[in-house]
Amino acid sequence: MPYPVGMTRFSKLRAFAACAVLAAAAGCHSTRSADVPAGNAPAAHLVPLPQSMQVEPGELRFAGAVALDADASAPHARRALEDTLAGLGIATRDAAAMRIRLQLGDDATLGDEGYRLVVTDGVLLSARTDIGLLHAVQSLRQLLPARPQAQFRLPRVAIVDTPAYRWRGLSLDVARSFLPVEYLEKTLDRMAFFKLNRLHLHLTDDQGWRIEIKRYPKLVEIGGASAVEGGRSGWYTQDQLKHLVAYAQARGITIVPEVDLPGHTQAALASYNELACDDVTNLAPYAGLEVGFSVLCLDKPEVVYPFVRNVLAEVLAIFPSQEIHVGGDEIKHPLYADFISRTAAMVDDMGRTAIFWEEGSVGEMKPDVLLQFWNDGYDIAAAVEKGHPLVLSPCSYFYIDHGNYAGQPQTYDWCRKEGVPLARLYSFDPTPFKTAVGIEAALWTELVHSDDAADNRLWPRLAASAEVAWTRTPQRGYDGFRQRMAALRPHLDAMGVRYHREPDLGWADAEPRPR
Ligand code: TNX
Repeated sequence: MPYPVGMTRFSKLRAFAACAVLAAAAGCHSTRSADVPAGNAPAAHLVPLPQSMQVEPGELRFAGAVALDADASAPHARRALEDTLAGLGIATRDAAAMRIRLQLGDDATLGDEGYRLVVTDGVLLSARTDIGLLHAVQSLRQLLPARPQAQFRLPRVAIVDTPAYRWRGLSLDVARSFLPVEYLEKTLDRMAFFKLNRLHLHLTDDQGWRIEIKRYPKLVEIGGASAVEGGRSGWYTQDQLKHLVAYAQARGITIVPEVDLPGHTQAALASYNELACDDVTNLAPYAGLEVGFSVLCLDKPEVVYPFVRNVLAEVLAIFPSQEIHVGGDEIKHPLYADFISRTAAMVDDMGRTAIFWEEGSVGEMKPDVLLQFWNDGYDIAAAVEKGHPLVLSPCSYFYIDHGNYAGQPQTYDWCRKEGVPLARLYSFDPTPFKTAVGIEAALWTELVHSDDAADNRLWPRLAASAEVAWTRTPQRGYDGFRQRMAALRPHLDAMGVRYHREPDLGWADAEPRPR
């Protein structure tokens, strides 16, 4: 067990309270979710559960072709809809009787991401933004079958939907074990399907440096060549990362880069030895599982801060994200707080906003700096008091390097010995965190060394975390989620997801489904 982190009494109490609230709310949602529409019409199974949905009797049938009528200012939504239709073998033809309209309007109640979806004799998707329309298209995708059909049937629904939180994320550790660009593309597609909108890439750690920095080529030549024992090495060129940024943007997702400083830096120290203090003798690449042993030499500010500034300048030129993650976890050093303060100010000077892991709360910084809460028992109250926005990743709910079930091979259990099963993750209630901007599940890869293993840890748990972040807590419940999520299995199969065969969803059959 690499981390001596225990659940405190405080966190246990809070977890209990969250479950009690949910138990009281359970069942209240299922009529609203309209899992069982009138007559024989197809069911409307949506994850995340929309804010409101009315189901009328009857259904809309069509075959073969639809007419598309799309606002020119919504290119991403249009492309997503065209891809969906093409994947189902549906042609677009102006003369077709069935019409799908993508309409931009100015309904302020929808905010930046909200949308309406109405199925009558045609389909009307409306929103204030291209991103809102993208979400509408994803809902339509979920209402449609996963594979081509001779005839398509849609339930007659009227949906009005907005997210509870603006930050609905996944943190992926590509540093311990590398994940190829193609896998990240697939993951972005699947995230978009569940209306997730932040992919946080943990690009550097002790075991590897994965982002090309042109001014310091050895970071990837040396730091990109190592990996955790049994894992994959590798690195991304700046062009590949720019491609990923655009790919994500087209799906309504912002990629948030993380360069983890000043600890978790053995790969950087092995590449440029002068970043370490002069008495440090261990400068070799690292493939183990320990944390908290490496640090930039904070006693050499004339070496460290130009390095940090130059690296960040290249990172910012690749990633347009307003928030830039600078790590700051698991390090004890007398100059740690000073490092956080200086780095937060540096990022601010560069026109962006820093985000640190929770320990960064000791720095002196503007209240707009974000903190990522990860130890359930960490005392975050003072930071909340100062107004720091929180991204919630409490490990006993959202560390999905922990098992889908207790004792799952190749998973950690340092934060919760029972693992983080689907129901546990779903039971999280974010509402007590007054400055929360959202939720991020985190997949660390010390023990996750292949695409299939990553899929197994991510799905279906990431869909549950999408619902926790999108749907207001009193409105949702685990039983309804199970029904709706179970029904989306064909969509996951069609996307080729190698998900965990979750018994709570009735997926525990012996054979994997075909891709
Ligand atoms: C804690 S969360 C870490 C990571 C590990 C993870 C393993 C955080 C800021 N640090 O370095 O990979 O636990 O579960």
